[in-house]
Amino acid sequence: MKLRNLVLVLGDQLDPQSAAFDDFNDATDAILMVEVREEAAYVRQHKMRLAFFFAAMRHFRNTQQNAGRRVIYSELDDPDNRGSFAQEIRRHIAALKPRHIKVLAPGDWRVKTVLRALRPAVEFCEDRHFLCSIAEFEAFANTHPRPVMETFYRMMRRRLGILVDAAGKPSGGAWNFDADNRQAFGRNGPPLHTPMKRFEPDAVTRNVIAMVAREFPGHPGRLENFDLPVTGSEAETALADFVQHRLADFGRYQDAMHGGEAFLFHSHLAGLLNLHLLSPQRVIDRVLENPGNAPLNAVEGFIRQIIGWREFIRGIYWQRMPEYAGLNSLDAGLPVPAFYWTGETDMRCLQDAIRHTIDHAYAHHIERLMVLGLFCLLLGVAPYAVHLWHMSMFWDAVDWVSLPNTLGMSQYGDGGITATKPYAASGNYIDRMSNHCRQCRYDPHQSLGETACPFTTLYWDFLARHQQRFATNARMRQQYVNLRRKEAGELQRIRLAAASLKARMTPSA
Ligand code: DLZ
Ligand code: SF4
Repeated sequence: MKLRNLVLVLGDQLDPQSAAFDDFNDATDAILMVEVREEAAYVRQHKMRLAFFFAAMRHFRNTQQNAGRRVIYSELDDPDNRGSFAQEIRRHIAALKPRHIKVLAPGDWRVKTVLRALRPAVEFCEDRHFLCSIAEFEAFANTHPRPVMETFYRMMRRRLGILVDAAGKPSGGAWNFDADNRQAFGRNGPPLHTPMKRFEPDAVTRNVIAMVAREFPGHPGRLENFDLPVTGSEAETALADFVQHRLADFGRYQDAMHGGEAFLFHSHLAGLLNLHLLSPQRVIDRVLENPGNAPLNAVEGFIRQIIGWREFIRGIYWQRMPEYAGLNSLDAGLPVPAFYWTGETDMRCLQDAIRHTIDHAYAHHIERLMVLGLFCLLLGVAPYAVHLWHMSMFWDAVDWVSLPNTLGMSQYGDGGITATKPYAASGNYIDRMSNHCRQCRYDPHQSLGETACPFTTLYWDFLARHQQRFATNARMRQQYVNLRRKEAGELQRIRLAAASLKARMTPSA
């Protein structure tokens, strides 16, 4: 029988309830999924991230086939595989001759452009996975010419009726409890906690791991620790594990770091959300059920990540692309330092965060923002290069989230669209929030001399370098008061030391 609908399912669209399946008919329709080398190599990606995508895709294929659906699937090492979305999808269209082709709107502007060029034209279905549609965000942005995350978040809380009373007032009398959410662990380190649930790879995943090891030997990262959930039901178990064991302490310790501890009280769910193995609605429902009796500051702090930050970032991406990718408001042009790929540095905080990244394709949000991102910001690395590194190294990164998060929020490349000020800080911040500095050869309080902390040296240099732009920013007032207290000769020596750090750390620049 002639093929009616061909539903193309991309690697981050693994939801059988998505709009692309709304009128799926097992007798007349089929699913197309393609593993293509170009997606693994357009930016050289972490082996664990590749294994995660391919394993999740193959499990999705198997579940759909077991449910009686026809799935056409290209494995990466099929001899006929043409290696790119454009060519591999064209090859299948030519062979299958479907009457109609549908796909869920892709999460990557680059991929959407490729799919737009296909003939016959592909129908894009609205991605209902998100709680704020692109049109709704557009309407919000029209009434808020400089959209701010906090305003957006409060609108979403009211609209979804989450943690608000009948009059639209926030539960507990405040929209956020940030003041309770900045605790460090102190001398004793993190309290005893249940280790995060691991998912033993099954035969399908083990096959994928072997394929990735064979096909991508030069890619960064390790595969030995692969223990990620790769199906919808494993994702559900991972969610239950978080709400039961970690959510209660997620709030107060969300900004804290500790040597050798990659996960602490973080959810580790972003990758599952981003591949649509979990829906944000499901995550919110479980968090609000609150089986572990988490306090309000933890519940609210987590909900904000899902319905505020995540949806806001996506809205900004689709509102601003493609120009957004080229923004570089601070004219930063250095490459990412070579040790970001190896962890070979004597800066303890960076060494630890990069080690987590190499071992688990993961670092938690404060390591990303206030260690890995911060160092690149202070150094003056090109924001798009930081985004590409982020895409390379984290299992959960996809373009729509990584670009505004990295180029925008962490590097201030967008000049204040996602953040009202740059996240600039010295080594003192890292000292306050971790045990790293106590074990480091550098001193976070020193900006000059043998033991000067590179973060601190570069911090003063950053403030001085961008004085014109930021000295009038009300939120940076205190930082500039402190800069002005520095004696001119000292500042000049700091700036010379910063220049030599930059030359040493990015010698190819
Ligand atoms: C990240 C990734 C990788 C490594 N491989 C594939 C693939 O082979 N096939 C696929 O459909 N998607 C892959 N992805 C995800 C895409 O790069 C991209 O993030 C999404 O398709 C954008 O919607
Ligand atoms: Fe990092 Fe500086 Fe602290 Fe060392 S002293 S761990 S480089 S912040």
